[in-house]
Amino acid sequence: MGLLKGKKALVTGIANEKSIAYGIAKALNREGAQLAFTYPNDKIRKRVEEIAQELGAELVIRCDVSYDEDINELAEVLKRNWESLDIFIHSIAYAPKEEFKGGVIDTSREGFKIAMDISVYSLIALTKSLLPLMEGRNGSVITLSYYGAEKVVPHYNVMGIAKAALESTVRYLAYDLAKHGHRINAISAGPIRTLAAYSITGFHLLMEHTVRVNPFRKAITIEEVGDTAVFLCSDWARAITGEVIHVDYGYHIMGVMDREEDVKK
Ligand code: 0WD
Repeated sequence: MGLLKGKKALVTGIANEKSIAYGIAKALNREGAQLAFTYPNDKIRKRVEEIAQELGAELVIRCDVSYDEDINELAEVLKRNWESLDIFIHSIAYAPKEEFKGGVIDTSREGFKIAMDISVYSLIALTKSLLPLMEGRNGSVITLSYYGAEKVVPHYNVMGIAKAALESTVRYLAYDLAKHGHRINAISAGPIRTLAAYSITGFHLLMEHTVRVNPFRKAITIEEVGDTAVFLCSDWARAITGEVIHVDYGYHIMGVMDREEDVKK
């Protein structure tokens, strides 16, 4: 279709072909965008390089967002190779596994710091370092959130707090970025079975519940998130910024689960 022809996109957070970022990269590629990927460590480098080859991504750059040096180096490598950037996909989140076991009340100081640093601060730090590359490009930034930012999702714990902070960060950054002509939005995706999802205690029950409650009774796919990302990055969304778009088949609009007999109809 070519909605993003001529645009250069940096996609972070691809771990494998189940990652939401992979679904987004595939959709951006289909619409003609040039791609660059990041990987955080050597453990997943090979997999990301294979995906880069599959989707024709030109650059594969190491960037662990816990390190300022990596963030600065990423901007340098992009500048050397591309000179400019139009799209930045932030699909990164992390909290230590133990943080998903008990309740929020059991959150450790260290777990809290790590979750906020990797899942929230990284959006601010990366956006700032990429800003010079986006100058004059009417750029678009997208991050990934989840319903646990708005309502209590048992066991999501500190990550729910981090996602609430992330959504607030999107609004504040939207204000800052508007001065440069850029937009930033969050996609709040329904639960999807990815590597990150396996850390969350009882994730399969969460999936089942979401499918049972949403009006379409369907599970979200990474392709559906990818298509939404294309729209948000395209000029058709030029007046949308600071927004949290739910891609969840309407799960978030439901106040009460409907009756078995309604489900069967
Ligand atoms: O149900 C889900 N899977 C949902 C995920 C529903 C709604 C939102 N999300 C969000 C996640 O919270 C995250 O922000 O989507 C984003 C992407 O998550 P994903 O696609 O579910 O998970 P995954 O495929 O595991 O990718 C997350 C990636 C990491 O993968 P691993 O599994 O290796 O931790 O985040 C990246 C990494 O590629 N990542 C980092 N990147 C740079 N530096 C770092 C880091 N320090 N830590 C994690």
